[in-house]
Amino acid sequence: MKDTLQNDLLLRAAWSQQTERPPVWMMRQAGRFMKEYWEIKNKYSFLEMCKTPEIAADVTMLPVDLLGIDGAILFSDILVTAEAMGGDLSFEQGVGPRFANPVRTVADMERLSVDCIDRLQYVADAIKVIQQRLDKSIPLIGFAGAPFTILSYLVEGASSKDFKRTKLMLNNEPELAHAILQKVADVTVEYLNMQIAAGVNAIQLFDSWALALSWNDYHEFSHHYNKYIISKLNRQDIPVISFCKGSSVFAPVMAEAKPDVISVDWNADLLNIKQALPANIAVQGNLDPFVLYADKKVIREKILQLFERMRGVDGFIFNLGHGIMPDIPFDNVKYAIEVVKEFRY
Ligand code: 1CP
Repeated sequence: MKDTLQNDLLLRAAWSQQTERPPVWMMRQAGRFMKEYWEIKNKYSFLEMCKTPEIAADVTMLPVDLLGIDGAILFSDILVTAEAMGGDLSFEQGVGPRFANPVRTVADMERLSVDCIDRLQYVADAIKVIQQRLDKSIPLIGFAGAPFTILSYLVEGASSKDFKRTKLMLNNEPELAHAILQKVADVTVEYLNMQIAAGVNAIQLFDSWALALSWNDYHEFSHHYNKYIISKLNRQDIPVISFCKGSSVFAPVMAEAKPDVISVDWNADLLNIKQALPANIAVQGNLDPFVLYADKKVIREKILQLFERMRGVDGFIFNLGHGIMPDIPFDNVKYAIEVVKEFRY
């Protein structure tokens, strides 16, 4: 598939091959900072949008058509796997995700279904519609949440600042945490292989909240499962991008799971991280998303500063260190993408 895309910059960079300029996409590019997103969102609930392939495709295509990015990302959410396993999920305006039935006891864990891939068929359907719309122009990135990050939502029942209940479970009932993590990991393997079979060109595994963990806990409760998942993917020519906030600390451990790309937050010097990794692992990142609130002159300077630092490095995908915030001006995002696309090594 990758050979036939009109623009395969992102895939080439993911394979650590030379590119004329860094490819660009942005986490949360298909989202709330676009008025066109709200025009759709005002008509449907978030889960309706995810579960209706035509609508998921419309939203996926917004940043492709309006921003001209080098990679599309499936419009969905990391929590759909947990919903398929039995989580009573809702997204409330201004509150974020909620599980009405948090998973906190052995009985709760036993109720989680692993035989649930049929309930995610709408994602495979969406991928097929999106690929028709993309018409071999740019790659489509599929994704899933990593088990630790999913565990945190299942246990807390919502977003959390300190992950207190989750950490209490890791400390007091590690066997229970492991049983939940293993179930999530098994569903995630099946789910990502379904996305690959449906036609995605790359995969990103989001372990957004792994930064909450200590070094030892990261190995035991996060890395172990991410490595398991990556080892079981039908990768063929599909690069795997591993993301966690905390990658500036955990990158050498993440590399042991053998992803093709590690996505780096903005705390680290990207070149230092790259040079410490095995040569065949590319990096993605790592502009502080808050830069996109600044004046255009500053946006340009900070992007070019990063590019100067990464000059001569094969295996670099430009992205933010984390997702675009909903109130970042659209014009600034568009401008940042223009700066990247005009650049040549
Ligand atoms: O554009 C894209 O990136 C594609 C779609 C996408 C992705 C990749 C969405 C749409 N969500 C995600 C992943 C996701 N969801 C992550 C991992 C990425 C990250 O770290 O940011 C996480 C942690 C979630 C959980 C989630 N879903 C939150 C965060 C809450 C918290 O704990 O801070 C929220 C607010 C959602 C809802 C959601 N997902 C996506 C959108 C556009 C929205 C907003 C829905 C709305 O319009 O109300």
